[in-house]
Amino acid sequence: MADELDELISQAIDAIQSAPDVRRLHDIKVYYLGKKGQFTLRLKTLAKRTADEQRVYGKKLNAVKADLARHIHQRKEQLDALLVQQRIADETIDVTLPVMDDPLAYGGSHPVIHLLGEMESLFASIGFDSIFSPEIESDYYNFAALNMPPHHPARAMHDSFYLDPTTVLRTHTSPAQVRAMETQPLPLRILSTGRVYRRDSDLTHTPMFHQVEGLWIDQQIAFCDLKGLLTEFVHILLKDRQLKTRFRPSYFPFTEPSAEMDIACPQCAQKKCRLCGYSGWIEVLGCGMVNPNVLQISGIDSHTYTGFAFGLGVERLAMLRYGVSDLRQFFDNDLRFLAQCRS
Ligand code: 2NM
Repeated sequence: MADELDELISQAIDAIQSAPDVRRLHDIKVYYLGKKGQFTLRLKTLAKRTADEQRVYGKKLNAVKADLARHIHQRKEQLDALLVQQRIADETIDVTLPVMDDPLAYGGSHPVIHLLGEMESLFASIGFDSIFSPEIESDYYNFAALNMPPHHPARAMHDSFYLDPTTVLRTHTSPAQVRAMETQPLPLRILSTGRVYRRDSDLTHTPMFHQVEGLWIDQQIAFCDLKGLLTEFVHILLKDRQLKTRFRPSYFPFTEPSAEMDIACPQCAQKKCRLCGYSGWIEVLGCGMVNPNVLQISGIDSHTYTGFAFGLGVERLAMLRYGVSDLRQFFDNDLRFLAQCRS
């Protein structure tokens, strides 16, 4: 009886100390100390023994149970500590390893911002300075200084986002150019870029989009300078030196005369398709000779100086450049989409 018990004790201690994990340790605890466990059963059958045996074995069995419980507790602590060490070892980051060669793992510019940067570089090479101004603007800089009197429809609440009756989210980047006309010496060659806001939201309009506007003011600037520069610009940006263009009369309050520049539809080579609205042409930008009123308002002598200006939506140009058919893709921020246009 005593030998058998000692054998069982040493077997239990061995099992506890070599338990590989907490789950196995629990199984071992149940096997020896559970309701139907080896030691519990022996305590239960004690009743069949003599009073002396009951006293001796009872005491011993209870002591053994307490002893094993202590062993189990110690092993549990050991295993827990091992687990922590293992996790620390597993989660060590080797900062000297090279980055995984996964294109999605690298950050990159949004295609719209990438194209915007290309335009800035291109115009910088012709001497245009990039300028910036606040997105929250006064109605003076956003409208009045641009020859848009109080009754002008763009000023309406349903077309622009007003913060208060005289403060608006800029609807174009022209306010930056007004500030430049007020303060910078002439001649002036500037490109203003950034976010603009209009109360439009449908398949082809988002309430925020990016604009690029150029302005060249000097003595003797004429419409032919505008035509030459903008034609060259789309040839380079859309990577097609043969691309046909046309200038169509239009209206803007800040230019006179005004025009829209169209390119031959790159999708159908002017055979007429859905993309070009079956016209063979796609509108890419608005432009014109700066209205003398606009020059005078900002203190420029419109008898000595003339200028041309143009403006375009970057998202629309990015759709043409990258062959994107749905404007909303620019705003979904699906990494598979974003990772495609890196050139
Ligand atoms: C356009 C079209 C035509 C424009 C005018 C000016 C400024 F400030 F000089 F008056 N900046 N941009 C302009 C002219 C913008 O966007 C379609």
